[in-house]
Amino acid sequence: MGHSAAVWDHRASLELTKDWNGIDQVVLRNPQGASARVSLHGGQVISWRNDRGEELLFTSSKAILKPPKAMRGGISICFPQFGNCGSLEQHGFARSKIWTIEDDPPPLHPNDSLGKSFIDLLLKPAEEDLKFWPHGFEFRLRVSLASDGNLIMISRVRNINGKPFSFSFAYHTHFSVSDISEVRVEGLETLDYLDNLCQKERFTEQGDAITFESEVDRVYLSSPRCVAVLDHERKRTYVMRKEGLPDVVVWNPWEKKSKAMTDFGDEEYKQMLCVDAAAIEKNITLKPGEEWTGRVELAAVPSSFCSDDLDPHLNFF
Ligand code: TA6
Repeated sequence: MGHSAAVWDHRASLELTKDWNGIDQVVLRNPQGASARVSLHGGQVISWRNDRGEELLFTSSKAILKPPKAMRGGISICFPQFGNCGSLEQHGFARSKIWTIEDDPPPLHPNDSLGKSFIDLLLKPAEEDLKFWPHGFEFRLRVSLASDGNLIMISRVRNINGKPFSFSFAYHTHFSVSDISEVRVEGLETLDYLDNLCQKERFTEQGDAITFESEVDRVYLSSPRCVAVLDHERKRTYVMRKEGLPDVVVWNPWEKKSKAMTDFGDEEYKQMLCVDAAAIEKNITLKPGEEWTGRVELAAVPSSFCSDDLDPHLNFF
């Protein structure tokens, strides 16, 4: 790891460091000892630890840490598309670009800063991007660590050129779990979903929690604000609360696909689950000057918590 020049924020501590490729990373810490690490490569959250130092995000032991490929794991920003083919990469180019730190971004709500350690990143299209996606945008990403250890990500995409454009989006979130066969997802019951294993055909989820016995690759549509990932063995529940993101991607590659991915361990599917707050089914369209905001807050709570506590009206931003 390179040198660390501490850049101190009067509200909480954040530290600027570099990875072994010499790419800047920002470490956010809260007074209780929780932390989050953000790489300027892709604006990717590559670590989120609780106040006991336990890593809450999955990162593959075989991840390729070499730009422009996005590192396998953490939370990557999928923009301006997710899961499509065509001239762009499947999950867009934002996660392959180097973002910059923006010291004085357009203001957010005061609650978005109060008592939080945060960093503001900015991505604008480079010349080569405009060849494949000819739209003028400014993408502002705020990553925050709250005093309770919750991780908050706020994406703001503004159309700054003369014509409308549309995009899809996902926070591609790899949760660390103890054993996928002991995990269930609550909050998506009875929803329709598009099954990526059946040419995106539309199905309806049955009435109980989602459990895992084989590969799952689905986009749940018009989902509630709150979704829970319950890790029974670890007695831990991840709670995801989202705004501006109607869909939820649920993905586990299982055994065969794990073996087919060079940057993924053959057995690692047992220790991870992707549950991504997303906007996929209906593209987001921005007229010139318009801005879209997509927020997600992640909490890791003891599993005494149950889905009845998923109060959709709980204001958390
Ligand atoms: O639905 C999730 C998904 O699109 C899967 O089909 C799989 O491709 C996964 O994302 C991983 O994508 P990545 O580009 O991170 O390898």
